[in-house]
Amino acid sequence: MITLYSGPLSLFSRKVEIALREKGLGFERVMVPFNQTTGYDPKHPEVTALNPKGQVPVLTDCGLVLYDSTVIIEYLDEAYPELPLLPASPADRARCRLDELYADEILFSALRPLMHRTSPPTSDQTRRMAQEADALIAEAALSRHYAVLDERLAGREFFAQNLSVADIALFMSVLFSQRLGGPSLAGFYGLAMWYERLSKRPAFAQVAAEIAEADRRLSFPVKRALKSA
Ligand SMILES: N[C@@H](CCC(=O)N[C@@H](CS)C(=O)NCC(=O)O)C(=O)O
Repeated sequence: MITLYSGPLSLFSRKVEIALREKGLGFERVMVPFNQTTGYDPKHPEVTALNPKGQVPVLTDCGLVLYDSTVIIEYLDEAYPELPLLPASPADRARCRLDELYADEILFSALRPLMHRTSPPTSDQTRRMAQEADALIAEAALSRHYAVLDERLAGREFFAQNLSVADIALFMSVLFSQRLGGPSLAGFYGLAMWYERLSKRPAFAQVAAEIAEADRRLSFPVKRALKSA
């Protein structure tokens, strides 16, 4: 029996949810508490007990306890090889892992300066203006990343030959960029088509819908955050 500790607005947990659903694996989901003021504090006691980093995602499977989305998805791919999420050859697997790392570390860092937009706004006007100035610089960086990804796709359906963990991780970063008011995909045709295609797959659509619902419930509306900055 697989149990996943996830968070309503946890990019890394949602990566694992997509992988589980694409593979058709049943799982019990435990949603940990989250709000835009204190984040994940106070932490879910089981997550604190199971993960020395105190973070979601955590996955348990018949007594095995794992944390970190990359480690979890690699385990799932080896234990449940139906619909492989990593390519077959060592070189292609390595390329795919690098694309996942590009999403999780490089794109994720680039979109961090947009994250204040869904939090309750600070009453400190100078701080708000500084946050938005940083966000605009980050938007320009994100556009440059979009251009790289658009060129990498070059009209192909997926980043590897088939759907892979690279698509899952990159999709989640692009989704977060969009929900945080990042640059439009309009000027990046290949990337926009890839995003639209993935958005129609049930596993991706469910995560996108649940994140939109969580934003309505938990997040400060991004447009208002921008207008009042
Ligand atoms: N590298 C980890 C990152 C996990 C992570 O940053 N989780 C966030 C939620 S998306 C978290 O639990 N943050 C709470 C904390 O760091 O205290 C992964 O891929 O799973």
